[in-house]
Amino acid sequence: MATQFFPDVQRIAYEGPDSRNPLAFKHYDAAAVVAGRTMAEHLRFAVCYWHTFRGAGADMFGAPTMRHRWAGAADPMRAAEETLEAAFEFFTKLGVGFWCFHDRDIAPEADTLAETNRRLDRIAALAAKLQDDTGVRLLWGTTNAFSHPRFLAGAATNPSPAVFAYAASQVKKAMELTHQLGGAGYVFWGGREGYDMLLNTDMRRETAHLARFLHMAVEHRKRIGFGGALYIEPKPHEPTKHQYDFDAATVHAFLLANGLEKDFKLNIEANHATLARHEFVHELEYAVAHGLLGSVDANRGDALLGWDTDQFPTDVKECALAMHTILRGGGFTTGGLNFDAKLRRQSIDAVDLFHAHIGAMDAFARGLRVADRMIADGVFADFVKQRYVGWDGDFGQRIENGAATFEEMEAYTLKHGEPALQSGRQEMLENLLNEYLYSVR
Ligand code: XLS
Ligand code: NI
Ligand code: NI
Repeated sequence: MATQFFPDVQRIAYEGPDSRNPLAFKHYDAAAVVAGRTMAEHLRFAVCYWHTFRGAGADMFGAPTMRHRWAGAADPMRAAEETLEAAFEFFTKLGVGFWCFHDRDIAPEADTLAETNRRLDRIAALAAKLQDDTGVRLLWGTTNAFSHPRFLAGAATNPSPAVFAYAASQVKKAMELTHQLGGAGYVFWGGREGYDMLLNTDMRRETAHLARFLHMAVEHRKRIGFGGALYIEPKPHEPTKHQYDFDAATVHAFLLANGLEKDFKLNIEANHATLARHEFVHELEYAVAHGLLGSVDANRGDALLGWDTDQFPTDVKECALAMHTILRGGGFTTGGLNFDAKLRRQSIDAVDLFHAHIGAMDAFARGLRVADRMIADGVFADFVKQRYVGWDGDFGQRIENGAATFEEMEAYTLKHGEPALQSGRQEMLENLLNEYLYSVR
């Protein structure tokens, strides 16, 4: 395919851990087999369209700093087409298998919904062609129902049913396009589904509307025969003070309370986990423990900044712990690792996009290898098994199986007296983790 937008960068190759070429992978070797699957199959990397091609470094205090070659055309539809062409050139040179989009970042919104949808159709036709030409596939699509002023008070949770209808029309179209492009999933991130003050908010009604909206989406998925997974992406704050999809456990409770638990899985984002004061791996572990792991938005926050900084993941330890949980959960099926991450405002060159993604992919490739060895050696699993071994005996089993009573607990305690305590060995395990992290290349 044409190489007009990144003429200075060739296809990124795997050169191994001794390479010092910044435009090469040191650890991500797509075809290398780890635990029975290739790295590409395990990690299922996706590039996100919004930050990577539509973000230009603007922040609350300042204008965009990046001038993308693909954004220059005067006609907005021409600019949209060139952006898509640049994106597929980037995906191909980077060697990722997947991409993700929001409806409004692939095609600019027009004055009417009908015209906006025509624009989307035109861009989707080009996307289908570029997917065919390159073999790059769609990990998931989603809807931006939070940027336009009509969504100032939310989309599905808006006080106005007319706004609910607009958002539903948008999801309908975006899900149909995702289906048309063979997407493996469809994401619902709450956007402005939350509130800033209770004195103007009917919380019970808003959350009931959100549930209704999601039921309607499930019905539409069936109606059009879309086989991809549906995911909800938890986030605790931002843009609203209280987001209804606070974290994995909150979303789980919401799904159970509304009979939606069979239809949705979770898209866990690292930076959203930390905003909720959880570790990334906590959210993943919760999802795995409840059969809810769907996909991952791989990024990170900054320990000193309390917002969604969406930085590229580079912390190998965090990636290793994430992969440890993901692998023990059986690995990805429909999901993958989508880099919902953006360049820092001072990284203004197109080549910075390559550096960012290469580093993130290498970090996860190392994490995968570390996690694989942790699992293969079984030391951590054995430790956990041993720590709970009391539950495997007759007494523990009677409790777990529901046969035991409080009377029996009292009789046991009166007979056996004070329970024996055992060390949690946290420091020993932290040391062991370091051995795995730094002995693996
Ligand atoms: C915002 C979210 C968003 C979703 C998709 O914080 O991370 O980018 O991933 O709407
Ligand atoms: Ni995200
Ligand atoms: Ni986010």
